[in-house]
Formats: sequence, C-alpha cells, structure tokens
Amino acid sequence: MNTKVIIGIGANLNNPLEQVKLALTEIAQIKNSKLLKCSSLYETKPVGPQDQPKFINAVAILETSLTALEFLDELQALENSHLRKRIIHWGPRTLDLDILFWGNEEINNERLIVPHKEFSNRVFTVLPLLEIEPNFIYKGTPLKNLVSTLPQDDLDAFVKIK
Ligand code: PH2
Ligand code: MG
Ligand code: MG
Repeated sequence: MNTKVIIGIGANLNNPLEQVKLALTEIAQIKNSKLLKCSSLYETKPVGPQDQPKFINAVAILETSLTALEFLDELQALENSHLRKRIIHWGPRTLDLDILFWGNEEINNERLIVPHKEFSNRVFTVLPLLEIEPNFIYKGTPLKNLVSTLPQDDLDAFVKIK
C-alpha cells in the first residue's frame, strides 16, 4: 500500500543551496518511492541559535511503499552522505531531512515522531507546504489559517530564491 509522505529539507552549511538541490535529485531516486511535488527553495532565518548562517528550506511530497522506518533509513543515509554531523541541537547542518507527515498516521517511537512536533510553529515548513498543498488541513485547521500565528520576524525574513 502506498503512503503519501511529506518531508522537510533544510541546510545551512557548505553551500546550502547546492546541498538542497543535490538532495532533491537524490530523494527522487529513493527505492520504491516516487517524488510527486516539490516546493520552491527558500532562504529562512535560523530558528534556535541565531549565531549560525541562514537556511535554505523546501518541502517535498512523495509516495512510497516503504515502511516509515525504512524510509527514515533512506533519509538518514542521504544525510550521512552529505557529511552531516550531529553536534548542536537546532544548530548548523549540511543537510536535514525530516519526515513531517506520514499519510494521516501518528507515529511515536524512539526513532520517529510524526506529525513532526514543530511543524505548525515554523515558517519554513508551513509556507512551503502551503505553496504545494494550498488546501492542506492540519489537525482540523486549514494550513492557511496558521500563517497569521507564525512569528512575524520569521515571516519577514522568508524569501523565495528559486
Ligand atoms: N532546522 C532546525 C533548527 N532551525 N531554522 C531554519 N530556518 N530552518 C531549518 O531547517 C532549521 C532551523 C532543526 O532541524
Ligand atoms: Mg529539522
Ligand atoms: Mg532532523
């Protein structure tokens, strides 16, 4: 059975624009999966420590017959191939691939919590998803109604670059 999976892509080190572009070509090749849609690429203000570079962010939608943990393995292998080092919580990274939604399922285990806990607080996940799924409903609320609840300085700093 195929699951529709929504992922967040982020990078802010080592030419982040190229990291994200390359990641998209790699994501399109994940086994037993098909890339359906991808948002524009955006420059965003860091959430968390401010003494780090701006991020490039995007959101993509795929269809997959993998299980959630198999799919997570694929994403983590890609992160590792981009020489991702896990050092500072919410700190700089060459590539971050987060599962935001796994169909309509709720998953909560030691490796994966879905829907992603921070999804609705973050300009860099809400606005790119709104671009490609304008009618998306998040926990009973139309996504577009969440925009006014987001931090104004993050909204002001959100710039489409590609
Ligand atoms: N990811 C984080 C922490 N802060 N800020 C922005 N703008 N974009 C991100 O992708 C991001 C972040 C942790 O994963
Ligand atoms: Mg993340
Ligand atoms: Mg992550």
